[in-house]
Amino acid sequence: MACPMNYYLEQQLEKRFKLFRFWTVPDKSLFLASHKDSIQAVVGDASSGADAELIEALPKLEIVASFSVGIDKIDLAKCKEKGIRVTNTPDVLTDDVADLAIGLILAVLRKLCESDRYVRSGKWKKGDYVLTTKFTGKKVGILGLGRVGMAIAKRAEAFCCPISYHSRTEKPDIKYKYYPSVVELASHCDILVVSCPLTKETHHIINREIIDALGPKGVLINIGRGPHVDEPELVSALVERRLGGAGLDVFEHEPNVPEELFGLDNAVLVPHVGSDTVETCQAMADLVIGNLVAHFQKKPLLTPVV
Ligand code: 8YV
Repeated sequence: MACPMNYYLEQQLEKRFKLFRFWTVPDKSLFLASHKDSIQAVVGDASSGADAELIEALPKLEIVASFSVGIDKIDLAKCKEKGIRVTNTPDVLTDDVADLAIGLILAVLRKLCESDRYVRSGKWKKGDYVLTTKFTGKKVGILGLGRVGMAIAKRAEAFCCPISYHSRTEKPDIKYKYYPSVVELASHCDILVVSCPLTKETHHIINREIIDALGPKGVLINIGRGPHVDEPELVSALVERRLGGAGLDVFEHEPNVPEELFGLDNAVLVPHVGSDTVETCQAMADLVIGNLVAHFQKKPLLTPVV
């Protein structure tokens, strides 16, 4: 196990395999050198996977099973080259991540966190509270109309929001309006939700131009990956109110979050919890175990990527 993820997963792994908790190992190089002939599987997640260096250090590695749908922390090319299988946890987390995206939209527009602080601090007794912004009917733009993007669109439709999207190619049989570029999408929506995979092409896909296109009333929601966004640009746009607001589940250098954001009432910050419900984490863990068991029993993998 590359890093701590989930206690249930850890227990289940321990029951079936000889488990090493890599993050607890004081001397990583020494550990890798002494276990290079025995380690056959790596379990990673969104924060720590298997890079080229780790893969090269484990010549007996057969499979990398990720406790995440995103596989940007795994060197897929290296895995392909070496015939190492890769699995992830799609579908089981789609609802939770989409729910959180809607939660963040509501939290930003209706100032839920600030209102909560207002009540707790006793300010309610002392004065009026500012008005917030309506969500129903706002134009929602989705960057990346995959499983999660579709689930967000479906939910936003229930709020009577016109939906549009951008992805690498226009999807057939989709009723939502397609924009061939991110900047066009951003200029035609009130709320832009980032829900695409992190690749070389989507790194910093949200830059100054996109933020300016969203404008002072626009809201950015990121439930994808931190590096999708040029974070210093986002921070200065929020500080200078060139962007209306942001709801962020992910950050460029997790768990470090720019401190300039802490005092802002137009940003809602949560610690990468998109799929963190008891139900979904258990389903993800079961999928990780299911893939590993299938692999070592020489059965078809449940959710193969490579
Ligand atoms: C997971 C995620 O919670 O699935 C992903 O790609 O980013 C999250 O849903 C994460 O992998 C756990 O670290």
